[in-house]
Amino acid sequence: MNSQIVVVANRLPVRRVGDGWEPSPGGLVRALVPILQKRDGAWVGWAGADTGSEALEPFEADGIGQVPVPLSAEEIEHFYFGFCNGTLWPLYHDVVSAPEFHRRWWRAYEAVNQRYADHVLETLSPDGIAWVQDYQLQLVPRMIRNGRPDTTIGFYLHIPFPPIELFARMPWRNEIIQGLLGADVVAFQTRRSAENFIRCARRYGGAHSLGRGELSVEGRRVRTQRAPIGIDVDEFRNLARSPEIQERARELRSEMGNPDKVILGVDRLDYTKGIDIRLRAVETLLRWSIDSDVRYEFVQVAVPSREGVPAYQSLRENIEGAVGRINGDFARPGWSPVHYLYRSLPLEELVTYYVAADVMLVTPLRDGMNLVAKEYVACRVHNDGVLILSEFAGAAEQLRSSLLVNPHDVDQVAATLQHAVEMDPSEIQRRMLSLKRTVKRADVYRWAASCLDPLGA
Ligand code: ADQ
Repeated sequence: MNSQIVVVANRLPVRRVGDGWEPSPGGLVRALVPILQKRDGAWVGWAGADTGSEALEPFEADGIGQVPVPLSAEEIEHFYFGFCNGTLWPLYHDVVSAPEFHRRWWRAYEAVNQRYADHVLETLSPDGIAWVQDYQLQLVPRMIRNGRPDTTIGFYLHIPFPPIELFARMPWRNEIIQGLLGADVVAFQTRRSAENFIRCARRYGGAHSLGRGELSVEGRRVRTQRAPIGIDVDEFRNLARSPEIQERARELRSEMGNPDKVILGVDRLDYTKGIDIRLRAVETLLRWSIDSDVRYEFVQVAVPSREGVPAYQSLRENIEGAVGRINGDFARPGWSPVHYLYRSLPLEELVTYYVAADVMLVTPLRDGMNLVAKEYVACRVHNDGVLILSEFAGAAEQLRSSLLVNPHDVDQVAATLQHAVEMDPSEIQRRMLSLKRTVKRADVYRWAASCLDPLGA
């Protein structure tokens, strides 16, 4: 292949269905694929476990070149579950769980990153642009630059970049910073992440600050950028508006016994999302209202995630134990206050839950952005509904009209919930209109353009 623009990410944007391929869901893929289609673009990534050990040749699907990177079972163990999800994920999320540092995981990370970079070099035209995605591939920018020094390279980090005090623990901190500094533009969800990176680049990468987010390293300029990711607003809004989904949302509430207020949480089941502490806040609210007639229903939708990792298995047990305990303590005939779903939902059903909920509770302990908060806002077609949002989500930098909380403070979250369910409708509307403007202005298409324009794409 001889592509002008190559996106490289952990996964390909298509997944195996029967003998064919279909586009993976999500706004990121929908925003980028049309750009790649127009520009003769390609995508380099792992094809997923469903393809087994077959060595796949590059192929075309969804109108773009797909370049599969093979991973062995041992690499999935050491690179993906090990270094990516056992080391980087907890370290970059404020060490809310302890990161493990193993040299064999690091060696797998280096080897796999080199393989992705080699596939990019084979795919990209000499004057092409490579755009590298996320924490799994932080060494790839440098590796591409080593292979072809004149390439234009961008990097985007979807998760937070940690403060230097935490990043300093990383045994391979110099290598990671060198890897990222191979790019021309390194972009982050938030200003804070960009600032954290600049400090680390100066300390561990020998970079000098030129001001306004620019660094000088080895005689090259590296630009840092804040580019908060968004969603495909129209897609969510159009679904939420449809009479079928509005009707289905009414039915859902009636199936729950027509509670006075529906409170919703939607997350991948991950220890960074604060689901366990959130349940304690819900329990506190129920305790405070034990003598009132108001009936709350708290719905928690949890998507199975990284089920092979022990920390995720014990998290699931804790959450399910807490759900059972709360329902045991507070249920009455015909009413259980917590409704818990452990599965991935089709988009229409997810939107139905967003439409049915009076209050959305988004309380991660740390989150790069959090798209769920933005999806809820986009689905509130009647300008009602209250968003409670953790101040530790990247989205908090933008969604200032939400009710911001410290997710570690159970009483504060419970008091904010109480405030939300009692809020005056005019204040609800004023806040929601402001949130909708913000979410609409910074949708996923704007995000893609803001990242690709500086690369000259
Ligand atoms: P995630 O940690 O996965 O993403 P988030 O941004 O909330 O977190 O995105 C989750 C996505 O999964 C949403 O689009 C949501 O609709 C979907 N989803 C959640 N529950 C679902 C369910 N039950 N069924 C089906 N779909 C469900 C990482 C970073 C984030 C960052 C994104 C994008 O951790 O901080 O916002 O990448 O950059």
